[in-house]
Amino acid sequence: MPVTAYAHTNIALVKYWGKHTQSANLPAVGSLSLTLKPFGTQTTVTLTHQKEDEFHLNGMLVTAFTLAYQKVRTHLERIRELAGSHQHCLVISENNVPTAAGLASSASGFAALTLAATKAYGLTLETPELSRLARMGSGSAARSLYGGFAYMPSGQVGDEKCYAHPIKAASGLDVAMLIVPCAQGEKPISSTQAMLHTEATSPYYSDWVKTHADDLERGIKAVENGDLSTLGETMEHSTLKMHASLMAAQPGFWYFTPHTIAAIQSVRHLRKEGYTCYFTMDAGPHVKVLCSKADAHQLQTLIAQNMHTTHGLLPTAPIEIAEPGPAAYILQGD
Ligand code: 2P0
Repeated sequence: MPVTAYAHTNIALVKYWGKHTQSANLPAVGSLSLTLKPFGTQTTVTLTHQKEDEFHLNGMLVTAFTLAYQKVRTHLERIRELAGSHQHCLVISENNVPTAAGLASSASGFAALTLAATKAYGLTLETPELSRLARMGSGSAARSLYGGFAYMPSGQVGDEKCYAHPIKAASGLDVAMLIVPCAQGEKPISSTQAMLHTEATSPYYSDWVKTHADDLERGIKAVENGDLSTLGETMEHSTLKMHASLMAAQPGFWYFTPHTIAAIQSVRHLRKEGYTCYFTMDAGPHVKVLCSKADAHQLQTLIAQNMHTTHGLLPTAPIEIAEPGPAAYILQGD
């Protein structure tokens, strides 16, 4: 019986960057995120009698020697071990994430895969256990099991129970997230590679870890208190610290493009003009802007206008508006 699950993507407001242990994929620092609609991944898992797992992504067969296939198969092995099964399966995934917007699909991808595959293999797991499993596939995926704001603690060695938790936001906190595309094409270095390189070679990495807990606490309190300004300021600080640690690696590396700088400066300019808007970036060049829901449409126009008038640059694709999204769910096969 095929099982289909849907998980929305999420953006970290206070960033996960660095691993405590690579084998169990335990994060070195905690993180705070916002799950977003309409973007996400739909995944159908069907048990088969084939000798190997088969994985299709966006209508294309993913061949066995690719990293994407290996990561999916390793994840399926974890789930089979829990279920006591040796049966292989067919995985069909569709990302509803505009490629031009450069939103990470591993968060929604591993969350949807975890939910669909555990059900298909006959397991009935509570959300924390699903989140823990998803984390082993991809750290950010642990948070996509939850809707709205979520908190992921850092992991300690031996702490394989590290999973994400939902956070109840104050009722007045009505936010949106604008996605400002700032480059075309594939990014030159993956998030996992960039984070491991930072950890291994950046003299700023230890300070990143040391100073992170305060940001996380401030961010979570801001969500609970409905304090968008403090949340936004904390988010910008976490973003810039993360990117500074990567720049100080050996060799140093950055994702910023001229469009990235133009977008960031436009956000800061519009803030001075009285708009409540704050930027963040993940391991890529694109800028995401946290703002109040009421301002989202106006800022969609103003950011592009300001980038153009001040820097002579436009976003590389239309600015998208995302809103807080729901928890991952089963679409078919429950
Ligand atoms: C985050 N990122 O908190 C941070 C901010 C990118 C920058 O989680 O190695 O694909 O699979 O655990 O989750 C992206 O890294 O890394 C990420 P793995 P993942 O969203």
